[in-house]
Amino acid sequence: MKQFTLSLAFFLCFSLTFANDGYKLWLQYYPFENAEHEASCLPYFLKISVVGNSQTISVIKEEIEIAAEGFFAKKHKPEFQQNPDARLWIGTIESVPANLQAAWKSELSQITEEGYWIKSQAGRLYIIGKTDKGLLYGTFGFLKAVQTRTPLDGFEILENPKIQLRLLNHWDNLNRTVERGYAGFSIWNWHRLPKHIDQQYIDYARANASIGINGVSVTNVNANALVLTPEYLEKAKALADAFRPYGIKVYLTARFNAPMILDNLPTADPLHPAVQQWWKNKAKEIYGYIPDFGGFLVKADSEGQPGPHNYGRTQAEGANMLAEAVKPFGGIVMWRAFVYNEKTPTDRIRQAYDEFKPLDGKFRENVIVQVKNGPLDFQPREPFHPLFGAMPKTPLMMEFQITKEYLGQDTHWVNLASMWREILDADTYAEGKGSTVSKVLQGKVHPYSLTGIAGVANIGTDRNWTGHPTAQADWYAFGKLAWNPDADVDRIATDWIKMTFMQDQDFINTTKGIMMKSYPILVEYMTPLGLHHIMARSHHWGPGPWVTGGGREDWTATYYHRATKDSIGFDRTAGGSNALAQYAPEWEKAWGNPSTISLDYLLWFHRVPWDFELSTGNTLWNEMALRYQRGVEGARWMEGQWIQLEGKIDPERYQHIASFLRIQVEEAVWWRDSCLLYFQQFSGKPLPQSVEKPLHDLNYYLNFKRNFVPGI
Ligand code: BDP
Repeated sequence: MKQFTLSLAFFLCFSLTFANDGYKLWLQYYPFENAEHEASCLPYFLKISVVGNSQTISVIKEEIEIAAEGFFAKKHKPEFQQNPDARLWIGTIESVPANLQAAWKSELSQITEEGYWIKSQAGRLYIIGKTDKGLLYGTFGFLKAVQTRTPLDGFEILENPKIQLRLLNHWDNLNRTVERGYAGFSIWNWHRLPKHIDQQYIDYARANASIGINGVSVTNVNANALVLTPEYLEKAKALADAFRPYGIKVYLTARFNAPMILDNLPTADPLHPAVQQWWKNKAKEIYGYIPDFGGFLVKADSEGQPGPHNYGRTQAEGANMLAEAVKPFGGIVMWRAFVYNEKTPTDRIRQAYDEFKPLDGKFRENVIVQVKNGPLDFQPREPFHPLFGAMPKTPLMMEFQITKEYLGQDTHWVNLASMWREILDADTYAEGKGSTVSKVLQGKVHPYSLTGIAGVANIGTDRNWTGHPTAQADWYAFGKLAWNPDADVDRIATDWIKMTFMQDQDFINTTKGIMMKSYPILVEYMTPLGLHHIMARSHHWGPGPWVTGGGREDWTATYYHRATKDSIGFDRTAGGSNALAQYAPEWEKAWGNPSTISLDYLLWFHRVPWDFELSTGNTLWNEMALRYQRGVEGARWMEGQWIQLEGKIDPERYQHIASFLRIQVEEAVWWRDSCLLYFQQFSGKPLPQSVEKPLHDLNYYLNFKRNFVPGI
């Protein structure tokens, strides 16, 4: 019996210590590994003074309790009492004791609306903000310091967000499918709303608040007008109420022809008074439910969505009508620039710029134009969108895709922050050297009254939220970069690893090593040398360079790579579509010459003969083959690195990642073999010696089909 009890105790202890399904994301709040460090942090958690009384203040206390329970393995419980001598003091600027007000005048004056200052003084830690929301962010900043085992004595940090609108865009449908979602179904259970608020909504809000996300658009950009009806507004209100204490506003996607669908108006023409009135009434109705409703996100005139074009109106006329409707209530309109049409006879990637650039200055002040990072569509690598820097009088916000539609979807490990860093650091040269995309977004190149960064969410009903355990890092990094687009992605990765897994230096180094190399590796085995849009049709999972025909040419692969017996690539120079001219002269020069352009963008901008000699000394064909091979070797290297970590973390997450890496390696081989066999038909050249022989013949790949690939 005794032995049984002992083994039961061991079993319980074992499973409690080691089982981890990833649900807690980066908010694991692991117990301290080091008694001395624990002892130095403990006093800050015993007696805490949080000044004020609001839902957000309650959330702050709750979070500290959750954290303390984890850090101190339930041994200590924080006591909250109004006490200016508490070791941890949390309060807004006005409540700072008078003597300190004077001494800290300069620092206090630097804290902006959502910012915070954490200051260690005489053995006490002060978290000070201008608003309760700032205090919430400050609390998470403090908890992050503890999670990453930063010494608290002497700790000081001033943080103000550099971007105002930091949003997740859910592409979630009302029937709970998620467009381009690979982590299960939508977490919004519309059927149970508004009466049931699932704990997952609260944990979602906590996670978002911890990384500074302050808005969520809850419905798909391919919008269903039903969400604007009372039945759904009541449900959206319930979500807004649940998120409000966490500083998160709700936004909805607006279907442009909603007045026709919902109320049988004969038109949705934005200049028609009845249509304008309909939206004004609708806005008033929404604000009746949600007084701090954020506003609308709109996809119009794109991929079958209705829009102002249907009535011969401009994008500005469409956006402005909605902007007028929400203006009296302080709402905004995020109008997407992802506008293109198969009937427009120009290169698809030119179209957004051609359409929006002439409208600069024509949008109302509560409109912000939301632009994807690149001019095509979330490809593994695209140059930055030429609209950035080109709209001095129109605020632009970034749209990144956190879900990995074109980057291996749920099973590939790729650190998206590396890609985002590349884009944010790109120089638009709009106002001379140093006019980076990051600065454009911050309104530092042109003074924007609104600034924003949105990310298409990668979240679903999977127990670990994101399908791939490492895709949590993309959600995390997105929030961090939306808060500060100049943040160091190496540091972001380190913090994420420590908070999510452990402090062990070997584990951190190896995992971070994988993360930091994962992006260039993926690009090499999928779309090296500037290839793009060569994924399978419609679901975009796996290779499909042979995709051709069908209803829309600009949705095929052959439209983009244009391979022939002589050459491959899309000529976007003056001799071709001239999309290159949409960039600053510095880029026209750097990218205009196929002999000197960065090889990362070669086939994006140029049509190049197969035997063209590149700066590497290889012919184009050999270089392509070698890069595909290198990508496969990279994926194998990632797997090899991870395998070395077995036993370091909980078996659950270790195995999950290990099995996905297996898939990733196999799919990298699939990409290499099928793309090279396909392109070889045109190049007519043998594979270089160091490239492995394909596992199957081309026919095998052409006929490879899988049913019900997720995310469509
Ligand atoms: C593409 C997706 C499509 C989206 C579209 C968009 O394939 O599902 O609706 O972008 O951004 O990447 O509107």
